[in-house]
Amino acid sequence: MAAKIAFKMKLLPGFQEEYKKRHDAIWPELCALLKEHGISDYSIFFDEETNGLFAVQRLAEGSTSHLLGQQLVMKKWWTHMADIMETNADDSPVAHPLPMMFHLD
Ligand code: RM4
Repeated sequence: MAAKIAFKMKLLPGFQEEYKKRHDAIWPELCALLKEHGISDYSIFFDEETNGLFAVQRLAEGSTSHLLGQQLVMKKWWTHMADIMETNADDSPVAHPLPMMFHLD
């Protein structure tokens, strides 16, 4: 079933502008890859108080977004972003899933 999911990541302090700048210049091949894996309507919001990044995505039925980390373009993007985000040892961002508590269509 198609679904809408949310998760949070964390920006290192002082990098709000840089994070926005890099996403304004997001690689077209990364956007294509995300879409190929069933992701659309993807937004990331910034919480100034906590440096939290709140991400929301729509996942198509049968989405393979869980396999994105095996893709070279995704890995390169994570490395490109690793100096300004809280990351795991493989440069992927530390991400915490957020359960949905309410939805109005
Ligand atoms: C984020 C982070 C996420 C990626 C987006 C496009 O900063 O790297 O994993 O999905 O960029």
